[in-house]
Amino acid sequence: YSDFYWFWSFSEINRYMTHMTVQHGDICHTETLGFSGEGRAIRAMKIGSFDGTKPMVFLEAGIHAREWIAPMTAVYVMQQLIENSNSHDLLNELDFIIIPVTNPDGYEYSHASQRLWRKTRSPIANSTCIGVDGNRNFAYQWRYSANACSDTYAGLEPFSERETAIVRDVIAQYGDQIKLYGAIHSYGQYFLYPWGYAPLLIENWEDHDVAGRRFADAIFSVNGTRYTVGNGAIELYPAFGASDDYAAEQGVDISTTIELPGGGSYGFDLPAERIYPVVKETWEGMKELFAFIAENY
Ligand code: 0X9
Ligand code: ZN
Repeated sequence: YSDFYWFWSFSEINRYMTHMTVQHGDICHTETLGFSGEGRAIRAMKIGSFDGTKPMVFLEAGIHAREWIAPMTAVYVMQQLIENSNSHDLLNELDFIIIPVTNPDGYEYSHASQRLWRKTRSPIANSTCIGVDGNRNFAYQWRYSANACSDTYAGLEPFSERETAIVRDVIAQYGDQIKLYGAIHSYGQYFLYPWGYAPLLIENWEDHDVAGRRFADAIFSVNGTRYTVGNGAIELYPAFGASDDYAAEQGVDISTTIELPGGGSYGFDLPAERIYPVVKETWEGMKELFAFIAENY
């Protein structure tokens, strides 16, 4: 599919979202949720009826700038939900909020200047270093970190970053309606669930595990890609102040971090010809995940 032969720029993603709402205004609309540290609009695609009666799915991608396959996956999920009439049955059962590029300043910087940039681009008081790791900047089990130059710098306080405050506000606005939160990252082929700050299982970990296995099995049957399903701190590493734990603590029923496949020289820079196979297989997993939510919540 020719659209998925290259990594889209931030403006290409925005143009696509606008185009979708013009073409399919009956089932989707975009909303500017707020602005990044450098003033870029952070937009969400909302797909479904939003009549307040349906379980809601909240997908967030691109909080880490260099993980370019994540926004592409979010765009592909949008496209399938909106333009593929086979998935329109899902829209009778669920509402979707998708933020494809949560950290546009970092995303642009990773395109223009430094391919492996991870953090936001906000200046840090009393430091010459720039940027906060968005996925260490959430309020649950947040920890002070001394080194502003580190790639996992947590910021001066939780939600110091406009980008993470926007994610917080979506969760607060829809509250109990959000049944699935999915943070889309790369890389490593993991479906991770809470708690991620320590090797402790969330009380409904078995539901997370069933959901994760459905996701992983569906992906495996496309091309044999294997995912590891399990607790984030055990299967990958513990991380304080991450979005998955925050969403779970706020009462979202199923909260996951999905680590997509890697490639290239550094893992984050998979070659463009891998985009389509990855987004396509991931969509098969996503459909199972959405079905799990529709069936159980
Ligand atoms: O370290 C992260 O933020 C995530 N991995 S990444 O390579 N994309 O940076 C993993 C976060 C998993 N969640 C928790 N451990 N809470
Ligand atoms: Zn990441």
